[in-house]
Amino acid sequence: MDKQWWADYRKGITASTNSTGGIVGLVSLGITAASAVISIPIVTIGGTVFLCASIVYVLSTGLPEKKRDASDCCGEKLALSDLDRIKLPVTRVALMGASRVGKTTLMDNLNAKVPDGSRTDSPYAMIVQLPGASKKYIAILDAAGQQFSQQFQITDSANALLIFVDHADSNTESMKPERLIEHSQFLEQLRRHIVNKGLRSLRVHILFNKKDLWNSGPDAVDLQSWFSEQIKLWDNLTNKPVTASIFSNWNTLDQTLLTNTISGW
Ligand SMILES: Nc1nc2c(ncn2[C@@H]2O[C@H](COP(=O)(O)OP(=O)(O)O)[C@@H](O)[C@H]2O)c(=O)[nH]1
Ligand SMILES: [Mg+2]
Repeated sequence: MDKQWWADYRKGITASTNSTGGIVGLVSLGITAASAVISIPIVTIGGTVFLCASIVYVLSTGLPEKKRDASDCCGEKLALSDLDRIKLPVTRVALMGASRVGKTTLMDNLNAKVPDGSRTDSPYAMIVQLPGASKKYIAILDAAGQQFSQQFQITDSANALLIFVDHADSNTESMKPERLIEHSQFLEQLRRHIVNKGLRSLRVHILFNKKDLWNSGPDAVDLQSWFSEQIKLWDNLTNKPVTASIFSNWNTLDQTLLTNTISGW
């Protein structure tokens, strides 16, 4: 039994003492003490039994919940708080970005079995085993892209952010200027959040997704220079260098390179 187990146990006992078991214990301690003073044996015995029972209750209900191996929860949709009950800490990678930018598709490609066509409506985590050589387990955090509050919530639980941008929210080669504005406004809010919360140890990787559509289209040069400008805005925000790549969920080499990057986190 390691240090962490004892720390969790102490916490559990405190919580349990503060609830019913503790109160019953204190009452019975009072009865025992009072009856000892007034010397009525039946009350003394009753009080002592009560006291012992409540000590057993507190010690047993304070036991920490059994932790699970990461491999046992692969593919399950977990609440963010469930991640504290994984045996060995796993790197928590939050997928960030506007709706329909390709977050859930990436999750699918990383072995997480997300139900087909399902929209993401609340923050959740999924343990996945990275494909390729490393076979490392990580937790992926996903949330609704259209809700900043949800995106910030997963940022606060994460060790690393994988931020997605794209050129358009539909299946077109040319860029939609309003989509780029949407991304730049979101990224600005996210940077402010990181600064306000002092999240300096976050790793950040920015992906310009859907290159299969835009990289050979009419706006490729403009889009690349927009992306370079966006990346510069992240300089020195955290204490680790921000990395970036031009990416497609449909490109297996891109997938492999990204998996290698993540497995180094
Ligand atoms: N062409 C192309 N389409 C993609 C790519 N990644 C995702 N998509 C499509 O973009 C749409 C939105 O993807 P989804 O993963 O649900 O976005 P989310 O809302 O960010 O989770 C879906 O129709 C995907 O098939 C990509 O790299 N290239
Ligand atoms: Mg999604």
